[in-house]
Amino acid sequence: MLKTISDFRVGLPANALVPPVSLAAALLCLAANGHAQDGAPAPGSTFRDCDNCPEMVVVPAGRFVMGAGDNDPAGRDDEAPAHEVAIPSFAVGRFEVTRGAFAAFVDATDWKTDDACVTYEDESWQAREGRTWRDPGFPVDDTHPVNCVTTDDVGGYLAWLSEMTGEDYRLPSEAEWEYAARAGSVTPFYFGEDKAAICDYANAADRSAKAQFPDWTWTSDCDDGHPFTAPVGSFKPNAFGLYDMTGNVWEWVADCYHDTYTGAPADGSAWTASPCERRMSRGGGLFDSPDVLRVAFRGGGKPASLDFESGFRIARSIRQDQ
Ligand SMILES: [Ca+2]
Ligand SMILES: [Ca+2]
Repeated sequence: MLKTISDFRVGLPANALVPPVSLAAALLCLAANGHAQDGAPAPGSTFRDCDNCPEMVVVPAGRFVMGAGDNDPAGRDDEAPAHEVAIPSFAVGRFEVTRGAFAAFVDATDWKTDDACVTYEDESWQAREGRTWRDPGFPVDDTHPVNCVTTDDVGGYLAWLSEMTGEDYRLPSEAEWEYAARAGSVTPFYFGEDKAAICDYANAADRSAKAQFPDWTWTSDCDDGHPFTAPVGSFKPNAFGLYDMTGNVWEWVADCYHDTYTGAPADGSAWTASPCERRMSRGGGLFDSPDVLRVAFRGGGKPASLDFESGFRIARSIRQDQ
């Protein structure tokens, strides 16, 4: 549901997209032991850095066109110009960070989160006391994505995970996120152009949400079975084996907002700003329409903002000696 950055979203189609390196092509370069020939983890392989750490997927290095191209007529100004970006191989969470994973961090560190969260209840978005990631106002368990988290909360979790594992966990850059989400696709959705397929791949505003909120006019005409968040991995993955890259919770990334991609980095690094008045988040969420679920769509909000659509997915760089 549009709420925090409606002023981000006015736009026009941009340049045509060109195909990136395919995962299949990258996989041809692999050695048999799960490592590429240079010793780095093989694209497509998975790992955990500790027994209870999030499962990570190694995505291949490649080049892709970021942003909305001619084949995405719903593209917005801030999704243009479409531009080529080179992405080194990196690892990204197979799933959104779960409530259970976040709880382990909070319990281990006594981390204090806000005791209020912006929730949608009684037909309005408001910050409500007592609503938190533990109780966002609808039924959740530890298999659901954590929500109601700020970028500070995310930073605390990443620092804890990095210290515990000795690895450099971080948020993906916005370019890394879109590369991972597209997984070689150049269509408006990473699963193609067919809006009817949304409910196969994503938990978003659907008939089950419409049943809860009959006045909503933007719901998809299909039923994903989840009016609120769904357990992570409940839907089909993308071509890189990543789940919920569209829908369920919005995912914070490392970049700050710029109103176009003119001047954006071409090396996959995060495009930051000081001050960072708005942080980007990507992927659309449980209450969003098909237009917002397009893979090029950009969302975000103040770094300290938190609502029950806001979650995250982690990334980590790959060392060549691993
Ligand atoms: Ca839904
Ligand atoms: Ca998501």
